Amino acid sequence: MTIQDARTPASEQDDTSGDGARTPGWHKGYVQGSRPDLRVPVRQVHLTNGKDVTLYDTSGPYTDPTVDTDVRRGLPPLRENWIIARGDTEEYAGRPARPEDDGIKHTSPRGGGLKNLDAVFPGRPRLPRRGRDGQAVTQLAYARRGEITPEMEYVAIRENVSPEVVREEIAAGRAVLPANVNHPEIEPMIIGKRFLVKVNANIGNSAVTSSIEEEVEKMTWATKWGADTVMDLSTGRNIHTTREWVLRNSPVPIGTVPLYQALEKVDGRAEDLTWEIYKDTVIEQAEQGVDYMTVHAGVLLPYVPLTARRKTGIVSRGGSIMAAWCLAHHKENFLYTNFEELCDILATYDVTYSLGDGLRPGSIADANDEAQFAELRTLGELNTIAKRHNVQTMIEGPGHVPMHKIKENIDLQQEICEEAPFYTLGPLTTDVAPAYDHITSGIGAAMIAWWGTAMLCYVTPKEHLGLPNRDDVKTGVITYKIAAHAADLAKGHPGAQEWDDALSDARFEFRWEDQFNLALDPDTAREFHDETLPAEPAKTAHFCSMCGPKFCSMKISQDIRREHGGDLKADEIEAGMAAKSAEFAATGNRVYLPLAD
Ligand code: IRN
Ligand code: FE2
Repeated sequence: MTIQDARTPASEQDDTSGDGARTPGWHKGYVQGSRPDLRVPVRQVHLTNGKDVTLYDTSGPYTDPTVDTDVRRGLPPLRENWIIARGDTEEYAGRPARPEDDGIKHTSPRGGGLKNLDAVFPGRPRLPRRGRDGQAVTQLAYARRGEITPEMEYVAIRENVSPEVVREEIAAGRAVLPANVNHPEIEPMIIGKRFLVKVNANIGNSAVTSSIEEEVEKMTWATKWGADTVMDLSTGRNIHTTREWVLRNSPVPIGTVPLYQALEKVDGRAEDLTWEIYKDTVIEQAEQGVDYMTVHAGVLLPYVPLTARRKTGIVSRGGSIMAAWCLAHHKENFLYTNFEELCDILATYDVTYSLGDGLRPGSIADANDEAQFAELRTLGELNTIAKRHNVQTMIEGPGHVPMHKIKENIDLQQEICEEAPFYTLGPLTTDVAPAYDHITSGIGAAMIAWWGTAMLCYVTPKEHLGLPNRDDVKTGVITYKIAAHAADLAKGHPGAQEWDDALSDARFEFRWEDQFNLALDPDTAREFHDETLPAEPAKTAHFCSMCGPKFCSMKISQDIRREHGGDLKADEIEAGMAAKSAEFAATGNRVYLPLAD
């Protein structure tokens, strides 16, 4: 595997000599695929011992100093040629004329709104399907026809597996590759249990607290720290424009819950929602390039009473909207009754379903109850229908679940939904720690991912309390990257442990800079170290401030190794330890010694 470094180094620790020489630090690099325009980004860490470690990279062109990124222009359309070359989509002459007198109140009128956006992002082709021989344009349809698309090759390189494995997993419905034909900017990624566990970060403004620029910034911030997908859950005004900015600047797939925008169009009155308004919203978002959509089609009228005696009722926003609609009209959920038509729309643009868990438990007491599992069975039924229409599909899961009830969730989902990727919100393993729900849920996330969940929806420290800010987004992403990687290790994902081994070696050999550069969060690791040992020589010191120079366990182990020449017998180790023990006793058994020298 040859890796090309981006010409200029990516972080300030990098090569400052300007001669392109290999200096420790990390660089954006690319792995070349079978065609010139297929280059897979990686995070290349150059260690001080001369070795290199290659890590998965979600940060997009923003960390490549050779790419001139400008939020007002959007990212380069990486996939555009691949999409065009397939010959099954066509360019709009302009955006389609759409009646403005359709009786629907638009949050941002399509006519005016889109004209403004044309000015912001000129020359973006819109590519709805014409359909090659009437075949669906989805990655699932291609996989089933035995074709390996450039997107599939791309993710195969990213995951270090063969393209055929990728194709097989997609064809079998065990993995999804969310990639709307109108979102050419994304760097393809795959979600499935055979692949690295993925993390989604939610962003979204609420009425007053954030601006468009802030939302774009939150998205790039989340992907910088490792978010594999981002869901834009914006509500309120400028919802369409905010999404356009996010999409045009996002290197990762974008998900939405179209029901939220549909509700805006009826001024927040759930009973006024109609299938037509909903459908119109889905088309609007699909044309923009949304890659996957949460659809709460499993909240059926007869299931609503099952939630009546719950401790926390219905906690899903989408679920409660649909339950309210069902009760108001005493009719079956219109997402369920129109599901086949919805499938046709999603198939047109290759939008992936994320079948919503509108009846997920919102408290430990409600976990694994009848309402939750009744909905799951319906999602299984809908999964089969979606696959018939060649729509890629994943299934959303809970929620709040105590540890002993987690496994049943993934086992049932895998059985009922024919191994379709599971995408879970945590789950939170206890209700008693508001302000720490990234941790209560990180525990559940690690467990359920180990057992096969393919993507984890992050939870931030602000969960249940408020809108996450920049720091919360970072904390949420890092927490979930830990859960995901812990699961990758436990699942024995090929190559997962190499990263840990490299970091352990750096730690054992006191290569501090390498330890920082390999860390999930290098900035905080460096900052914590500097808090107590700020001086430059401390970066090469064979101890840290935790135990001090005299009693670092790793230093002691090294001393023992040095004195005894590596291969130690048990009695030699014991003798070494006894010697150290005597040394320790001589200081008066003091663990903390003053840093005199
Ligand atoms: C993920 C798994 N279960 C729910 N989620 C996410 O929760 C979903 O993808 C969306 O981003 C968020 C809010 O969904 P509700 O509350 O509308 O169901
Ligand atoms: Fe909750």
